Amino acid sequence: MEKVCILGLGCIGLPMASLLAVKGFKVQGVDVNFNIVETINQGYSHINEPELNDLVRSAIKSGNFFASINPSPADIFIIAVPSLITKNHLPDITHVKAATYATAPHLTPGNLVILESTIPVGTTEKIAGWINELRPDLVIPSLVSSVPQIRNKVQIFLAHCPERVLPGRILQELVANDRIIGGIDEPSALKAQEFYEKFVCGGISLTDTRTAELIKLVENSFRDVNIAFANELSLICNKLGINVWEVVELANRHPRVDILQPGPGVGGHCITKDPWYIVDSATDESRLIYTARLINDHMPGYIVNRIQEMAAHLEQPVITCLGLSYKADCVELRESPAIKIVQDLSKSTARQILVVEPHVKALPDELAKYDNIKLVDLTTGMKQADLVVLLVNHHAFTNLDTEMYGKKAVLDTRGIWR
Ligand code: SAJ
Repeated sequence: MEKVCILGLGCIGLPMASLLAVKGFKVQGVDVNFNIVETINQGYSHINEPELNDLVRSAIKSGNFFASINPSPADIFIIAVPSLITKNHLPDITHVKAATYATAPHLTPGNLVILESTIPVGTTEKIAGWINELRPDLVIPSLVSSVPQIRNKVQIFLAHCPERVLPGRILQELVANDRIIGGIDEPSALKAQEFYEKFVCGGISLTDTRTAELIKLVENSFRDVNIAFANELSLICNKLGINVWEVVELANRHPRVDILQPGPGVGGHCITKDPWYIVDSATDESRLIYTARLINDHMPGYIVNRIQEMAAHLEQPVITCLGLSYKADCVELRESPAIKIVQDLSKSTARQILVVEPHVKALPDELAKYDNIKLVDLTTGMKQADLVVLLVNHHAFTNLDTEMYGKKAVLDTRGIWR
């Protein structure tokens, strides 16, 4: 079986490494964080994802998987490190560059390098350039296609195969989802296809790297734009005194209408970032994508205003906020609109704010620094609340007995208690 080296053991790299190892590949996982490497080598997942802990344990037990700080030679290198944006919404691919630099010394002729990270259009070509600078002894196809005398000496294959898995369903979607492979040339795309066919059941489509890069960004922008539409409807409905949830539900009975759910804003590491990569590459042309980002980013502030308006009608109300994660039934707090809302609320009032989040044992650092925010259990939070703000549609809240909130002032940002 081939040896695979995966750089980045986060929510894409670790599930993939574990899956490949139980399928018989020899897998080396690489991460710059020593604690993560240690945890994995002891057979545990540092990522909270259904069934992942068991899979990591099986992978380590099989003897096919180990984690380390530095890569070593392999047949296939997969880069699955995070890509970022700056405070000004500009792309930051520092980690992708660092992973390429870490990989380059270990490359040997015939190796396949796959980029799974979501990145701005043109990044795979940049990787080809970096490898070429670092390893002039190796030839990358795209760089030589116009030079006939070295065309036959192709030595490294390079492809972009963007990850598409949904947090909460990563292990199923890793296998079941269709995949897009963008090859730096056709042999690279075909070689990557041969690899993915060994563990993916979904269809595989081949294209060039720039198209594959844009497709991934388009998928997340499509979702962002559609959520922005739903959020804009909630603003319109609030102004007109109409129930937005009823509007969405009944409009969706039209055979060609499928509106998403309004909420307190869009969170997570992906949808909040990827549309900005398109805006950066084609600023004048991406007005809708840009506006959708603004609408979704405006939602937490809008919700804070609505909480304040409601609180103004109550005498010294105890406010309880339900949920901190970026979406239902997950522990991920990164870029969560709920955190921004609780933070802004606490800055605007001296009163204590109670927070209920069944998936965490302590407040995250962003909130722990405020004296007036307290993490409590659901029963305490509901008992003490005068105003209940539902921020995340966790299962535990969806099933709550109406008795617990029926007589209180309620702001349900997810429409689950209608
Ligand atoms: N949200 C709403 N209303 C909705 C749906 C979602 O407000 O109707 C909010 C959620 O509460 C959350 C945010 O949007 O805050 C994003 O959640 P999500 O479930 O839409 O998406 P992610 O960020 O968990 O995962 C997305 C997925 N992309 C698409 O569905 C197009 C996933 O397939 C990608 O692999 C992932 O981004 C990624 O890694 O890029």
